[in-house]
Amino acid sequence: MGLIVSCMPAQPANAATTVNSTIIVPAGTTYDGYGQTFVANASTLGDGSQAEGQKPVFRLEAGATLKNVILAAPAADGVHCYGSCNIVNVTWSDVGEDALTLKASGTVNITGGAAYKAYDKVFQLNAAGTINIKNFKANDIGKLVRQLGGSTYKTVMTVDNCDISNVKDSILRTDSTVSTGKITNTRYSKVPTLFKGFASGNTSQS
Ligand code: ADA
Ligand code: CA
Ligand code: CA
Ligand code: CA
Repeated sequence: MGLIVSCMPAQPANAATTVNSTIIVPAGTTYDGYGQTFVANASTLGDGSQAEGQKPVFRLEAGATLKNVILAAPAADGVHCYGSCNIVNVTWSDVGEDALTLKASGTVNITGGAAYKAYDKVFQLNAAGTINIKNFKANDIGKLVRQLGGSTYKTVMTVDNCDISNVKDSILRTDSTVSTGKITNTRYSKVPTLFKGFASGNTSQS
């Protein structure tokens, strides 16, 4: 009589990982999620509503890279970048309060990935710097990028080869007269305004 060995995994490969306290990605290092889905513990990080003050699921120190991650609901306050960061193939299937915030000056490079269901903002710039968004898809969002309301420092926003649909407000928005926005090679559907709040001459689209 043969022996039947059962080796059911503890959880299916596609189950989401619940994050109870913010995952910190140290300066200059890479965190590869290998396609895993992550959700916030709503009681410790935040429920992903529009309430301010929620904690991020990932905190990237300067020069860190986050790749191959899916953030699902609740996504709390998403990703915080303390200085430059690289975001590669990261998908927010249901953005929380917002998807990613630049918390200290630097350059954010977003390459690949997508953001869905952002009631208000996707990318929030709370410090001077640059955000380059390339090969990204966004659908059902308020704004793709918003420089912190009322701030006057300079930000540089670029969008290239993206696919953007069902936007309530605008793609790029600032209140700063020195910030710039550039959109190239991008497809839109139901986008009321590309740029909001920029000084004349500070935007381009081709
Ligand atoms: C809003 C709010 C800011 C900050 C920001 C954010 O703009 O007014 O104080 O909380 O959201 O970083 O989400
Ligand atoms: Ca906010
Ligand atoms: Ca959402
Ligand atoms: Ca936020």
